[in-house]
Amino acid sequence: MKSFQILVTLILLINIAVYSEAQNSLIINIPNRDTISLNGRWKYIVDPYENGYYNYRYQPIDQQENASQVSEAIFNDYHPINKSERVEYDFDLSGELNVPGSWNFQDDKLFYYEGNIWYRKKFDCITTHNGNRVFIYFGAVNYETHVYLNGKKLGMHLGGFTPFNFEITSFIKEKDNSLVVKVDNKRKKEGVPTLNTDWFNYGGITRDVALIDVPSSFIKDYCIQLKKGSISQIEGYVNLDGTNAAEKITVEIPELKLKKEFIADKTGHALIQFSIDNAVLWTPETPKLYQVNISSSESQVTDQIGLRTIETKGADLLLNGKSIFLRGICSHEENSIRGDRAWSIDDAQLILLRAKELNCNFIRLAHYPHNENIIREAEKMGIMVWEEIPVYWTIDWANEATYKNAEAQLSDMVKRDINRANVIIWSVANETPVSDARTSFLTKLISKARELDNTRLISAALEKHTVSENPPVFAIEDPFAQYVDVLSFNQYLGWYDGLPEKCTRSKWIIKFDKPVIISEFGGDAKYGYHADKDTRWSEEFQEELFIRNLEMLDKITQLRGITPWILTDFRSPRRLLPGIQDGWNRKGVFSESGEKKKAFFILQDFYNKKLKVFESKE
Ligand code: GCB
Repeated sequence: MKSFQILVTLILLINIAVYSEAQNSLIINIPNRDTISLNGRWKYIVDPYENGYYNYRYQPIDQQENASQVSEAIFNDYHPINKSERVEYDFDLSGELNVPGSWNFQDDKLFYYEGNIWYRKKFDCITTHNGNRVFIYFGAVNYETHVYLNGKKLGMHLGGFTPFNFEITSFIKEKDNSLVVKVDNKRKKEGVPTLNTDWFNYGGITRDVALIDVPSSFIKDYCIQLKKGSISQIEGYVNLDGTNAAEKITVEIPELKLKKEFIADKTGHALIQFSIDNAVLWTPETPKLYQVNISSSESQVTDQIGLRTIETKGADLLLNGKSIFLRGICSHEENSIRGDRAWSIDDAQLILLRAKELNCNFIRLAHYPHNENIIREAEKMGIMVWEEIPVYWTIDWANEATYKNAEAQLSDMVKRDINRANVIIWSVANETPVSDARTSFLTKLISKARELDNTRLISAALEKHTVSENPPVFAIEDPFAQYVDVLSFNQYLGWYDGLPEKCTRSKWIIKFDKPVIISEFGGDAKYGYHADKDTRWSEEFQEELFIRNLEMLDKITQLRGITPWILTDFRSPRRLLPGIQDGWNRKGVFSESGEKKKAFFILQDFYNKKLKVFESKE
C-alpha cells in the first residue's frame, strides 16, 4: 500500500473511532451550574430516508475518507461545498420546532412519525473566557442522536431518557455557531426499550439543551450521602475533570458549621468521609435539604442535599430506621394537559400535586428515567421515588450491545440522581419473561447498580405465577426474585385476569422474607362513563376493581407499599377502542384533562387510613 493510502486509511479509522465514541462522561447537577440555555426555536428538516446521512451507496457520510470536508458541507450551514450532492437541504428555508418538545405535536404530519429529523440551532457564545472549557448538554433526546458543531462531529448517543454531554471547547466560536443534531426515534429490536411498549414513542429533543461553562479543571460529579445504615457518617466521592496533579477538595455544609478537606488524586478522584452530628434527616414529613458547597482549586458547585437512610429488615422497609408504608402511584412522563412529554418544573408540579392530593408519599416514575426536574421537585415536596430503566417486556437478552446500552442508561440515571435523598429504589426491569438469558442480563445489571450505589434498594417489577386456578392461588416463582432487595410485582386481577370479584377468592403465597411492593394493578375507565360495577370501561367498574384489589393486597403480610397503575390516562398507540380509548390507556385515576375518576377517592381513602395507622405507631 502506498504511504498516502495508508495515511488516508488511518485518518478514516481515527474518524470512525472518534465518531463511534459516545458522550464524554456525565456532568451532574446542571440546575446549579453556570449554563446558557439553547432551548427555544430550532430549524428542522424531516428526512425519512436519511439522505443527509447516507450517500447513494448507503454509506454514512461522516465515516468516509473525506469525512470532515463532507460533514462541514452537510452539517455546518447547509450551503454545501459540493452543491450537486446536498443542494436540497436548506435549514434557512425550513420550519421551526420548539425545543424541548416532541415533534409529534408540533406538526400534524408528524403525529405518528417514527424516523429521522435534522435539527439546527444557531447561536453566539459570548461567555467563553480564556482557559475555560465549554460543554454542550442534552437532558434527553429520543432515541439515537448524532451531534455536529460547526461541521465537526461531536459524537452520538443511544437511549431516549438519559442526559449526555460533549466537550466543545475547541470547536466553538464567539459568533454564529451552527449546532446540527440528527435525531432518529425508529423503534428497534435491539433497542432499550425494544419494538413493543405500551407508551407513545415521542420523538425529538424532549428535554433542556444547555452550554455549560467550566474552568479547565472542574468538579464533574460527586456523591455526598449518608453511609448505608449510618445517620452520622457521610460517605461518597468527588470526581474532577481536567486535573493532572493532586488537588485539594473542600466540602462545606454551612448550616451544620462543617468544613472538611480532602485530596483528590492525580486522576481527580477523592474519597469523601466525615462525621456529622444532629443533622435533621430527610423524611416525607420534613423534607429537609442542606446546602452543600463543594470546591476545588478552580471550581465550586452547590447542591441541596437531603440526608436519610433506607434499608430493609426482614419484610420491613426502614426510612431512617423507622418502618414505613409506601403510599404510591405510577406515572408516565407526560403533561396530559399540554399533551406532550413532561420536562419542566411546571410539568413536574402538575404530576406531583395530583399525587399529593391522593395522599401519596411515593411515586414510581415508569418506565424509563424521568427528567431531573421531577426528581428534585418531588424531593422538595417529600415524595419518595422509584426510578427505572426501559428494560421492558421483551429485550434482545443475548445481544451484548443491548446489554451495554441498558447498562449505560442505568449508570447515567444513577450518576445524575445519586445525591437525591428521595430516590430510594432503582429498578432494573419491568415484566420481563423468565429465561436464562434474561436472568443473567438482569443479574449483571443488578450488580452494576450495586457497584454504582450501595445505599439504595434494588428492585424490578416482576410477574405473578399461577399456582392453582380453582381456588385461585398465586405466587412469585422467578429465579431473579432472590437478587432483589424489595420484591415487587405487577398483577391485573379483575382486569386481564377475571373480574374484580376474583380478588375476593384469590390467595397469595409469598415465600420471601422481603418487603413487598405491588408495582402495578388497575383497569381502564373512561372518565364520565357511568354504568353498573359489572360494566367494563365504566368508572364504577374501576372503582370496584380498586376496592377488591386493595382488600386482597392488604392481606399480604409483607406488603409495604403499592403503586397502582396509574396516576393519569396516557397516550398509547396500542389502545385503539373507538369512543373509549381513542389512543389512550385509560387506567388513570385522573383523566388526561385532570378530572378525578371514582377510583381516585377509593385510593385516597385507603391512603388516609394507612397514614393514620402508621402515624399511631410512632
Ligand atoms: C403493564 C405494563 C404497563 C402497561 C399496563 C397496562 O403491566 O407494565 O406498561 O401500560 O400493564 O395497562 O396493560
